[in-house]
Amino acid sequence: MVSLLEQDLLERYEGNPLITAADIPFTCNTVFNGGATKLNGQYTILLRVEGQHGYSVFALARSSDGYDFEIERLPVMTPATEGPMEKYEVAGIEDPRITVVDGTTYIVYTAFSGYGPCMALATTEDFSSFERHGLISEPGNKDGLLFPRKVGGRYVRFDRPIGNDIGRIWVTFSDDLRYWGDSRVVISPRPGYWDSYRVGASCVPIETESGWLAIYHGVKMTSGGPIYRAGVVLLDLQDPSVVIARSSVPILAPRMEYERVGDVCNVVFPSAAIVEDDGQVRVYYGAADTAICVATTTMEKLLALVHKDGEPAPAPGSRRPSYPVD
Ligand code: BMA
Repeated sequence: MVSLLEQDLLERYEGNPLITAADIPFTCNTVFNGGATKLNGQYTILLRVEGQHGYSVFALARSSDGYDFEIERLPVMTPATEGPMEKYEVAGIEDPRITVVDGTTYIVYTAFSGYGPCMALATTEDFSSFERHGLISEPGNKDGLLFPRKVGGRYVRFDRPIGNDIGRIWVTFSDDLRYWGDSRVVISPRPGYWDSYRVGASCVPIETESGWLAIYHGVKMTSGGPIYRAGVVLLDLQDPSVVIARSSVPILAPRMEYERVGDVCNVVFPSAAIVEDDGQVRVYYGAADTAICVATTTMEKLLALVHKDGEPAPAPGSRRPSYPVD
């Protein structure tokens, strides 16, 4: 017999949820989808906190063990109230992902406004002040994050434009982090699978000898609404648009009450994967758009799963349009 929680490769921390609105020192509605990083032995999560007014800001949580977090008294980044970003952030800033490239800490986040979601870039030296570098996409694109090193001399990002109503993961390249292009599709929803409706990048890819290992989120649409789960894909080191293997099963699915019930039910939304020296991987994720949680596994297990599965063929009989296919 496989117990309910053993269905998932990721093992949930028994102290989940790590952070809820009750832990935030200022008035808010909810906290979720925080970008995390480990720098000089300290775990930092840039939290997405949705205020009572309904839009999101970023707050800061720090910890020496990755489980017990201290949260700063006030938000560290709020929507711009002046300058070129003002009109693109009026509906909030969301879902930050942190990547350190060549010693600089970058944050790719979603800038929300009536124009729709756009990807924006900021840098920080201390997580208390942030320099905005502006929009790096037009509307209809989110789930952006930078790869941790240049590939073929260029910066690389994942993004998730929606075309023909279908959200797919793409890679896009840049010489200077400002002008982006040479975009290529990476993975699409798979008809008949747990990720049949939409996919988006979740965690900064991890470089391994066999390729870039990337944890992504996949959505299945049901009569009860969407279900967000996490999966894993392995991409070619030299050309990250080339899929070497993709797990056919999710590595985490909503099962616990804190993942099943919240502002948006049935959501696990990974936003950072931290690899420890011993090969343990800690995946920080938003649960039901209402809490921050963590679950762990090892690089060995992730690689074994993705290699075992390979790239499965899409199942027949889907009602999703099969055009355009890749
Ligand atoms: C996505 C994003 C996430 C959110 C998820 C589930 O589209 O907006 O921020 O966690 O939906 O609601």
